[in-house]
Amino acid sequence: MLRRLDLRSAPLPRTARLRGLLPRAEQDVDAVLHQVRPIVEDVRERGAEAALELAERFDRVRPSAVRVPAQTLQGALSALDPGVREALQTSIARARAVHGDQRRTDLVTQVAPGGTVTERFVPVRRVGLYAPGGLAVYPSSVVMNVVPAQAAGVESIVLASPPQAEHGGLPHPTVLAAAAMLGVEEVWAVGGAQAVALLAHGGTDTDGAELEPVDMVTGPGNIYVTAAKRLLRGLIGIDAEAGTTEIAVLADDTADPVHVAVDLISQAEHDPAAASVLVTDSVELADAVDRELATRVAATKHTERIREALGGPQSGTVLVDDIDAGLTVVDAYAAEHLEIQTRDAREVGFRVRNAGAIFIGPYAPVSLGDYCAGSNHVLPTGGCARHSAGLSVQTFLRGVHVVEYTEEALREVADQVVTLAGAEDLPAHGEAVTARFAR
Ligand code: HSO
Ligand code: ZN
Repeated sequence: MLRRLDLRSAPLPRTARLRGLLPRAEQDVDAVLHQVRPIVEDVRERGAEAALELAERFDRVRPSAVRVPAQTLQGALSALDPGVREALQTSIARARAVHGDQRRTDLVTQVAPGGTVTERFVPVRRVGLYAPGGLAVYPSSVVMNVVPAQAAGVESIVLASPPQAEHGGLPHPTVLAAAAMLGVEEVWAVGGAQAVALLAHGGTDTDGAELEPVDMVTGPGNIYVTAAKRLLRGLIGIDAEAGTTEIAVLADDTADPVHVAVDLISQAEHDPAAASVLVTDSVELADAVDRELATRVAATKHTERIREALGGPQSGTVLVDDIDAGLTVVDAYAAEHLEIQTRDAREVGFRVRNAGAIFIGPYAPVSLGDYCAGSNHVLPTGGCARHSAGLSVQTFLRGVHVVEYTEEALREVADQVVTLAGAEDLPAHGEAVTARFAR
């Protein structure tokens, strides 16, 4: 089912070329910008009214208002299946434990006697978190967005999620219940590019209430959501662009082919465009995984979607000479999720440079991380793990330098400032210092 790419017995090409050889989902965000630009413009000009019209077009339902009433959130929580509620509680508690540890305290550096720079970690004031609808519903993504924002101390959080025709124009009830469990009181029924645009520009709701614009939007979404984020970045901050989900497994002959197969299938379940990539130095393992896939894909619920994902050009098995070569390959690929199923998995895993999140050994499947590991599941896709990290408390903090110098400390460094100002032909910069000592 997985096509094979054999990179054995020849030196691996350099990173950029190697990256080009590897299977990868192409998401051409630029290609949809022309569709998204008018939507963003329309929402900027007409606010909620435009968003509601767009809902009719894209979600086939017109919510009565954008803002979801508080009692609807509480109602969704009361109606939530107790088992799901308990599982969400576990997910939230573990995520809170991990993200709570990510909080930063101010860093004070004494640069010279009387001269200090303090780095203050200041949370973004108001953020919009996006929870997608689409092929599945993602209350878990509500947890993964809200928990780090709250741990960072974000004062004002609004959640946006698409209205669902089968739920009377409200976001999915489990999404609403998750918001209520997390203490998020402001939820808007809006999805797609129009959600990002409305979060960024704000507007007036049908009942006259003001939807206050946010400073930042995070959270995964489809290509239109990503395109809107790209168009609006600058006006708002955004997290790394999220594409379709991907899993890479680095495995050797000690790996259990069942574990590898079920994990490749699990992420393929998200989307026909999802990517599942096995990197191994063992042909026997690759063959055994193929056999497992054949029976298991046929037996699971979303067979068609998974078959398409695993059979697509974005998925495959890459054969390498050894695990060192495998590490070169997975670093070039920079997977959103990377599993290490090798001997000495921990040692191998800590040698990885590029991955959104790394899962070590036979008992840390990606689906654990999706829900209950405590780690975050909003992660960079499409190779963005080369330069970006997943959502964390850090995403919502800005390190602001606060400079404090005494007269003596300034005097001590005045000559150097004047010299550098002169070297840049900006003498007034130097005079701003010398004038203080001229009288
Ligand atoms: N694997 C997805 C997250 C998710 N899985 C949500 C299930 N629900 C992207 O990391
Ligand atoms: Zn998942």
